[in-house]
Amino acid sequence: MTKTALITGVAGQDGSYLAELLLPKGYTVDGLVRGSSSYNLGRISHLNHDVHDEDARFFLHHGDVADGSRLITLLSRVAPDEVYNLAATSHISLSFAEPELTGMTSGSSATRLLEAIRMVGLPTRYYQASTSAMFGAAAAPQDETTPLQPVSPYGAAKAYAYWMTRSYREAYGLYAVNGIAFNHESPRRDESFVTRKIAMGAAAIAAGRQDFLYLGNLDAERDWGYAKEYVEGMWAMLQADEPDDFVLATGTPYTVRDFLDFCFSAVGLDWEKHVKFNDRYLRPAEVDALVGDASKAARELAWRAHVTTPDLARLMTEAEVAALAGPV
Ligand code: G4F
Repeated sequence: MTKTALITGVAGQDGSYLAELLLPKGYTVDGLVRGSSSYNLGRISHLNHDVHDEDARFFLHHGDVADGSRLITLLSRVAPDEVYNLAATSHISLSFAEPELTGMTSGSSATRLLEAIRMVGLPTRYYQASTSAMFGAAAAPQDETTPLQPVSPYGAAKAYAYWMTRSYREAYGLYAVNGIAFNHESPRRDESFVTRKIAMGAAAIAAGRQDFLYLGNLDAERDWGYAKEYVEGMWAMLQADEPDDFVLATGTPYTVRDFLDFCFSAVGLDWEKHVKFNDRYLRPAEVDALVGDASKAARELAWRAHVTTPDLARLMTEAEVAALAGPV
């Protein structure tokens, strides 16, 4: 039987990979994109969303996760079997500048969607894009049992969404799950995140287009995996017999400094000659180490991250080198 999935944030990194995963499985995919006079659909423009094509199974809808009535209308119309709530203000620095907006988009959007599912009375399965940023100051490694100690408006908003997801599961018996994804990256990552910024910088410096890259804290430890693999974990969570929460991570920590080394080595450069510190990239509060233990996902969902951080850094840098070289 054909399933229908609704993806909020479909035009983002994870949304685009998820749509690519679901369409070949036979799903009809409905994606929510923020209404704007100029759409940023670059990551999904290769997927057929031509409304005039009778065979199209990918549909875009304008709307915002801050707009509850819009979500109710859309859910009633689409009647999705699965909802993936990926929309968020996901940049942590930005969340310090826009804490209230972050609460609305990354926090209470979950409540709006869960309440809409409950009100419309659909047997929809719900995926909440929870994040390792919720662990904040908690000691690494972190797993599903680690207490949440967020230190940013984004982490706090996501912690609220996490608890609302659990609350709707427990109070109303909804099939609602949290995927607690650690940092996951790709050539589709927004340019302001450190991995893409470094990959782009290394490629541009190697091509002689710039001399230096300006960064903040190089000591932070992260567990960076490949986003394309993480959406497989998201999907697997909604196919399980019982709803539950799972960490998705590689389990291996690296510092920002290590990531610099991987990217600059890929283009034959010494990063120490090209990277300068700038305090504008420091945050009011920093998370020192996020390292996930994804053994529950391996055991119960047969999900594992296969692409290591060094491989990911190389893959991202090569994509930037190719982009600078232009079409062949
Ligand atoms: O790439 P980042 O901005 O990722 P961060 O803060 O870990 O957040 C990402 O992962 C979270 C999961 O743990 C998600 F919830 C969140 O949505 C997002 O996807 O920064 C990584 C590290 C930080 O310690 C930061 O201080 O890199 C450090 N850093 C150093 N210089 C920098 C820079 N980060 C950015 N973005 N830009 C810099 O110039």
